[in-house]
Amino acid sequence: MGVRMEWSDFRDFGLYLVTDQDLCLGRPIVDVVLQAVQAGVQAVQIREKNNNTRDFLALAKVLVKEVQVKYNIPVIINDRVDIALACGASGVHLGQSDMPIADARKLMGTRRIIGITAPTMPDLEQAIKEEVQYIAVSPVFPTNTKKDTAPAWGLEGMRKARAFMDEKHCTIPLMTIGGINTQNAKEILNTGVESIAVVSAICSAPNIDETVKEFLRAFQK
Ligand code: TZP
Ligand code: MG
Repeated sequence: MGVRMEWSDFRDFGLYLVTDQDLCLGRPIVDVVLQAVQAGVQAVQIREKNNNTRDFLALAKVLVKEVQVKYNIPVIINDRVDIALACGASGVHLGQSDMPIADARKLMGTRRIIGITAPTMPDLEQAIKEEVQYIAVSPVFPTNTKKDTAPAWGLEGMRKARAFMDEKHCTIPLMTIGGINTQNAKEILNTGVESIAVVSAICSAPNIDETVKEFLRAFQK
């Protein structure tokens, strides 16, 4: 159940939707995610900070079935290796105070995706030594969606992160998140990061289909 490809080979996160039930304008979260997937988002992270374990797992199981199995779009679980394993998700996203990558990798095996957040340059230097499939250099801009972040990297920080990866000949894809909208997506992608992750600009979009398609246009040269 769930894993239909070698997810560890999966590279193209492109436009990555990160969920927040509270920002969905009262719409059911599964509907919001499905509309975004049908419009073209390339990966979905379930990030539900206010759910208890049972509700988080129940939602994760529904989204694995509806998104991962039906559309072959990876579902990534925020923070929780146990939930990722229990629902058959493609992967897990871990921050600096979550389970260390080496321990998570032992549990997740080699077929699944592990993504890590790098809030600072020293974190990025460490992250490239880990067995991860992407690195979220984050946040790019300050955001109301998450206030307890490290200082924002900004566009110049993104360029520095990209230059560091190139200098190290490291091919792990870079992603970023934080305050990204359809207006600034292109300039962020122009810094050389492979992928952008978005919460409020999609979850709270009055027209999800149009918004996702506008984001996707930013990926075109
Ligand atoms: N990590 C760093 S910023 C952020 C997370 C989960 C939230 C981004 O939310 P938004 O609404 O896309 O700015
Ligand atoms: Mg976390």
